[in-house]
Order: sequence, then C-alpha cells, then structure tokens
Amino acid sequence: MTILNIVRIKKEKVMRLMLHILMMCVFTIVFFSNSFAEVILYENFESSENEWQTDDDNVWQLGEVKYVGPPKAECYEGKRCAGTVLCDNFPSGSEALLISPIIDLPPVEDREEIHLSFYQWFDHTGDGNVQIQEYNQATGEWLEWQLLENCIINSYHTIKWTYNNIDITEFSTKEIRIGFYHKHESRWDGKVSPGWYIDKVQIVKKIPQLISSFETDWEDWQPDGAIWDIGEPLEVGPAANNEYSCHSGNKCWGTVLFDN
Ligand SMILES: [Ca+2]
Repeated sequence: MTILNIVRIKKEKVMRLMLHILMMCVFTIVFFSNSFAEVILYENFESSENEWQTDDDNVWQLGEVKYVGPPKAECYEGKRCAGTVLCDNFPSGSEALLISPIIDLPPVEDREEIHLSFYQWFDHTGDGNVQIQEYNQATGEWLEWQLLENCIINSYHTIKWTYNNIDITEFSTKEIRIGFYHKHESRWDGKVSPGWYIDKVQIVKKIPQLISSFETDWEDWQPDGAIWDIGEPLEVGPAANNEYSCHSGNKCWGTVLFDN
C-alpha cells in the first residue's frame, strides 16, 4: 500500500466521521426545536398567594383536602388544590365559577399549538365544565364565557386523578381567562357529593409530538375517560406474565394498571 493510498483512506474516514457528526447535530437541533415548549401558565395551587378568584367562595376553595374528596385526601401535585368545598360535600343547589388570572396568549407559527391541560378528580351529582372568556380590547369589556369542554354531565365520578387536555390555539394573541364552572340542581332526596377537584393547571405553547416515553406525564397524548392510565403495571397485564416492567423504562400505558 502506497503512502498516497494510506492518506486517501484516512481522509475518507475523517470525512465519514465529520458527516456523522453533522447528521447528529442536525438531528439534535430538529429534535429540540420541535420539542421546545413555552409554559404560559403553571398553577398547582401550592402557594396561597395567587390570583385565582371565584364568585362564590362557599363553593370553590383553594387549599388542602380534608374529610371528603380524592382518595387519602391527596391532591394530584403537592398538598393543595382547588375543590368545591375542601372539607365537606358541596352545598345543594349551588352554582359557582373558579376563575383564572388574566392570561396573554402568544402568537403561534406553523405547527405550533396552545393547549390548556389540568388534572381533575370528581364524584359529582351535578355538572362541571371548562369555559374561556376573551377580553375585547376595542370596548374594554370581557365577552361572554364560552364553553370549552363538558367534564361532568349529570352525575359522574372518576376512580383517580385524570388528565385533561384542550386545544385553545384559536384564542392565540387574545387576552383570556379560564373558568371551571360547577352547577348542582337541588334534588328531591337532597343528595350532594364531594364534588370536583382541580390541580396542576397548565397552558403551554408547543409543537405536539407523536413520540412519548410516558415516563413523566401524558405529554401530548390524552385519555378519553378514566380507563387508560399511565404508570407502572401492577398485579395484572405484564406483571401477571411475570414481566414486571414496561418495554422500556418503568411506566407505560394500560387499560387500568392495577386491575382488569
Ligand atoms: Ca397542588
């Protein structure tokens, strides 16, 4: 082998290495630019200093859960959450709105979307929905509340804290407020219930991603109801086949992770 050949082979190896490094850089830039998320609102109600308000504080309250409500009186994140009376069932025939601070939604580009997400737990004998209100800069007045999503219709309950995600991209560039509306009609039997509990409310601007490891959160996926769950498979499923793990990592999706 001549010296010229040796130099040529080394040059080819260096070129291949540089091409590999270049491709890795391009992949990294594309991946991180796509997964970039701008958090516009993050509220877990852990601080008593916040700008949330209600039209009836005998119904919507912020603080620690006591006596009734989610299992073991646990909020989704931390020790405090929002709930329709934190230490008792809600009052019969009550109606109340929990209102977020004013939020400026940014503009979006290309495939960017803005999503409102929150965790909820409810055992409710009435109705509950999420609404949005837009500020009219021209008139200086708030417009009528608009329904975003019905969460509870005429009595329903969840087994555990569940995730909810709503696309609010159409309100991009608007000044808005989010409202959680609770309503209960007085019943002939006077029956009331623990009510509706909310925690970890977020508004995020990002390009939704198909790929997810489910190790930390639902990310851009969303369950419809309380059947699909994220966590460690226990008792049934992979565990029943002596496979005590997900395909990778510790968490995966499952249709009820602890039972059939
Ligand atoms: Ca909390």
